[in-house]
Amino acid sequence: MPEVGIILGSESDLPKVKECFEIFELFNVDFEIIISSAHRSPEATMGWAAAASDRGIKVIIAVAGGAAHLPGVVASRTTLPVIGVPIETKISGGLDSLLSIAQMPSGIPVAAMAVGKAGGANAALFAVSILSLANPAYAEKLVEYRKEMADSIRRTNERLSRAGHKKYIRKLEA
Ligand code: RP5
Repeated sequence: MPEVGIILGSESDLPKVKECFEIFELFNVDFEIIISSAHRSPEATMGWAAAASDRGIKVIIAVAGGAAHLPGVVASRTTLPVIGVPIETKISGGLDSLLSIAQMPSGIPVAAMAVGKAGGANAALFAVSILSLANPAYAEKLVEYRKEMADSIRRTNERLSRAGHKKYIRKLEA
């Protein structure tokens, strides 16, 4: 049964958050995905959000760009934690989306992730953190994941020190 519900304001958002799906696959977390807009299909959006908890969903990720009110609208229909992912836009690089999500007025909170690739990935990692409160196996996997990141930096430093910075930069630029 899916533990995470992912709602996207548009089909065009789907490829922008592929890192989110990859992290869930890495952590073996079941998720459901729906495309539904706060303004183009408001009834479907609100119905999905209202019934999410009854389907066993524990965390919601809401992805939107521009006037990104989707996470807030979803949060108004559920008490589940809602994580908002702002999508990059042509007009301001996604600052509009970020502020729409981060600047929720007091009463209905939404967690705001970063714009860009990091936003999708961190939304999934944040959801895993929330799920780990009830499932210690996820906490163990998060520790492993972080250890691998630190190991990867250590390996980079070893290569850098072997090659010297000039050669290393030339290789990076090639
Ligand atoms: C928002 O409008 C969506 O989340 C998307 O980021 C943005 C543009 O949607 P499309 O015009 O590409 O469908 O609702």
